[in-house]
Amino acid sequence: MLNAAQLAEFEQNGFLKGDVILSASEVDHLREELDLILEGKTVKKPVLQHNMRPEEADALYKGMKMSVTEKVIQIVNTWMASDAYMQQCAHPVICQEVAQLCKTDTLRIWHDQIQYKPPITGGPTPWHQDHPLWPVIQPADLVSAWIALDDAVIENGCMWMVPGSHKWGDQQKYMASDDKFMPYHRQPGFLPEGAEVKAVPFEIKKGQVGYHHSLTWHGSPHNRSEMKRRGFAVHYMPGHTVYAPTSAHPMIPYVEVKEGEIMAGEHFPVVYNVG
Ligand SMILES: O=C(O)CCC(=O)C(=O)O
Repeated sequence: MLNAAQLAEFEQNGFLKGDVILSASEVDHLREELDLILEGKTVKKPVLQHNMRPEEADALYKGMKMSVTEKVIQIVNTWMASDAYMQQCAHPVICQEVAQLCKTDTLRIWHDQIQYKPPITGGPTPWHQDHPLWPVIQPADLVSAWIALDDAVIENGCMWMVPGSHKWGDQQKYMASDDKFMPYHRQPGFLPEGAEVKAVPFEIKKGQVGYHHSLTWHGSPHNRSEMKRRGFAVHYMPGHTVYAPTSAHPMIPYVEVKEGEIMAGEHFPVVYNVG
């Protein structure tokens, strides 16, 4: 359970580090399940499994410049392929804390995702806000839990966050980054008064959870280290999230409700309910 200081920190920054909630053996189990999914060995399948960045880029490895095909392996709805990941989505501590952050008594899974950046070839995840990618659900007050399956540190491409940016509304089209992956605003005059785009690293230990608001600016750079960087994010909907069909999204084929109705259904399961 989060205390008042943690809730205030999230309110101010739009992100928060939680505790280490998984033991080494629990992380090992999730890693083994992930390997089975990556190898296509599970009976049930996720919604999507692909490389988000099949691009060539230069990398420095042991002092030598080499060309690599970048990879960020994204798996969407791991919970549909693996009971262990479903249990993880329903983790009682995480769900209770997300419910506190969302100020709700009910949580459903919007979707989950693995982002795996392999050693050396791991590519960047560009700066973004989550909700502008999900206009099909409203309002923009979701909270995500990001669980590290490896220590996520600067060297292997941990996420970076911009404090306070969750209060600036939809800024997605103004977001850009320099060659060091630091974000800036294309039209700074459109930012609220006093807003400053200053990114901070969000390092998360293996088994630890981090939370972020669905409007917080975030992204993660390359992994040019020899470490893997595997992260599991669960994007939770508070009880009042409704369907607003506006654009394409990989989860649309699974929607069973009508416009304006609560986004319920077997593919958006309730994982927390104290109402
Ligand atoms: O894993 C990452 O680096 C990015 C994940 C992300 O964008 C998210 O969880 O919203």
